[in-house]
Amino acid sequence: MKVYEYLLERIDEKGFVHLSLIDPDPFKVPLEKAARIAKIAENAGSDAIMVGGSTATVDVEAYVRIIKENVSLPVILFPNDVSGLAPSADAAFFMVLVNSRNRYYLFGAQVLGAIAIRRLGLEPISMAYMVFEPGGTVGFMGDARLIPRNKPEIAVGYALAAEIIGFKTIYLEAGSGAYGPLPPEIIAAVSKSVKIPVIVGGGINKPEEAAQAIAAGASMVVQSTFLERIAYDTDAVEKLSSVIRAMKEASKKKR
Ligand code: 1GP
Repeated sequence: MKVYEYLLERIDEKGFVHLSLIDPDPFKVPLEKAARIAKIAENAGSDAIMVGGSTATVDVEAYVRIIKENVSLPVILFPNDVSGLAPSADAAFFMVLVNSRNRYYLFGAQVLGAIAIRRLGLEPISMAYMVFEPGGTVGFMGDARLIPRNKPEIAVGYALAAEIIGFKTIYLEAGSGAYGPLPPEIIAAVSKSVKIPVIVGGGINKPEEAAQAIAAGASMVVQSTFLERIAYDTDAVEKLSSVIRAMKEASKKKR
């Protein structure tokens, strides 16, 4: 089964998807820690592993390989540019940073990436990537005109345009390590306006924050910093499980 279909099926079956993001930055997450995080994710019931980051991506393939040696979850690339692609992954989010000022991130990296993706035989999953305040490293590196957190109508405009153009997913990004998750009003406004899956990430560190994103209408929640923090805790699996349990409860209430 293709990874996109797998994600849709998981959303259909249980109402949500949890994505564990690993930053392939050897200074932040060495290979051994990446393998550890992947195992925690699988044991806690996360649905897939994403691999990508905004800074030091030197050998993404090594990360994908060690993750695949340790877990059987699908591995989806989350590339910052063409250097974020790796042949052993199962799929790649084919991203357009729709609110970037820099044409490289709008239709430059994609032109180069498309050729690489075809040659590598990776499944592309198109994604309209929207970066909100505070934006963090990705906002800076991607030269994003940050979408204000208190302007749902702007977010809805971007999301509708993305759906009309034919993107398969929308990602509402607050930036890794953001001071707080995106407000539920933004998530709700976007989720009500489009039928394609809405992914939310950035600053989600507590069970109630992940649950709130699902309650507001998100289909998928991404966590990275949280996993890096708990990786060496003896109760790491339980800590992540409690986040996923809270998402499940929130999705049950919605149905
Ligand atoms: C970054 O949204 C993701 O692209 C994850 O953010 O590191 O804050 O979980 P955190």
